[in-house]
Amino acid sequence: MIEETSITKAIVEEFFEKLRNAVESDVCIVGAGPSGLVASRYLAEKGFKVNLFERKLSIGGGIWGGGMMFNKVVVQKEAASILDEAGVDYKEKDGLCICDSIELSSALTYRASKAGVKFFNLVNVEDVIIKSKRVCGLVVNWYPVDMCSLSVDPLAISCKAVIDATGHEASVCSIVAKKTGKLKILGEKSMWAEKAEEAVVKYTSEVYPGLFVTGMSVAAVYGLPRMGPIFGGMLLSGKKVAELVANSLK
Ligand code: 48H
Repeated sequence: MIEETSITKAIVEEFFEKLRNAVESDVCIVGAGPSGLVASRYLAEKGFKVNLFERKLSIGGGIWGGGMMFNKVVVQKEAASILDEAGVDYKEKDGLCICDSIELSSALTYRASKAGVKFFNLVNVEDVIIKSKRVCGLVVNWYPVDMCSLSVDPLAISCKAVIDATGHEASVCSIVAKKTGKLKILGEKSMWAEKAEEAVVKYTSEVYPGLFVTGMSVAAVYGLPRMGPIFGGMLLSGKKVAELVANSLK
């Protein structure tokens, strides 16, 4: 016999246990695109307690749409090991690896989840906690609250490091820039794929004490060119930020 109320209790109790455990964490990542997913997996595999907040219903950010909704993803060979580690199949052509965007998104999500990352989708990060000039947590609310412009106060999550993986928006860095005046957002520049792919990894860094930036947000913060639909830089940037955060929390 299946009791409707048992289903309800199972969902409510499990979710609240997950949320309760997430309130004090090691690392909070904002944005579940390619860079955030890769970073989350490597940090969780190193034993850190990792939360991943995504405002949309779906996990995967810009991966799903490939290029102009053609759902294939191109990754340069330098990042192929990340595809291999995630178990993603690809074809090699002209020095590029071509994979299916649905498989890539699903595989990165699955690997992160299996590594122990706690996912919170439909959750919008609307602010950070700053104490003694260091980012030490996030201020979160349900995204539908924001979409409906409801006056509902948010909740707070504490952590030792925050990663902005919010893509073109660089939304966490923009908040910190606006509220502290200590960080400048230079704005993403026009397309130059080769230069952009190299630069996005090079500039992946800690931009304010306790706040790290990865993926397309790096281009927004540092005024780098965009690369179009090639994703190796996003994956490598995610891996690099995981190393930077892990070293800083040692
Ligand atoms: C919660 C948020 C918030 C918030 C945003 O855009 P993404 O896929 O990010 P990246 O940087 O990992 O990958 C970028 C890539 O997809 C891309 O766009 C490329 C390579 N473009 C090149 C070009 O030239 O155009 O994912 C970011 C995610 C999204 O899912 C947002 O919904 C989410 O972050 N997000 N989640 N709270 N405040 N802001």
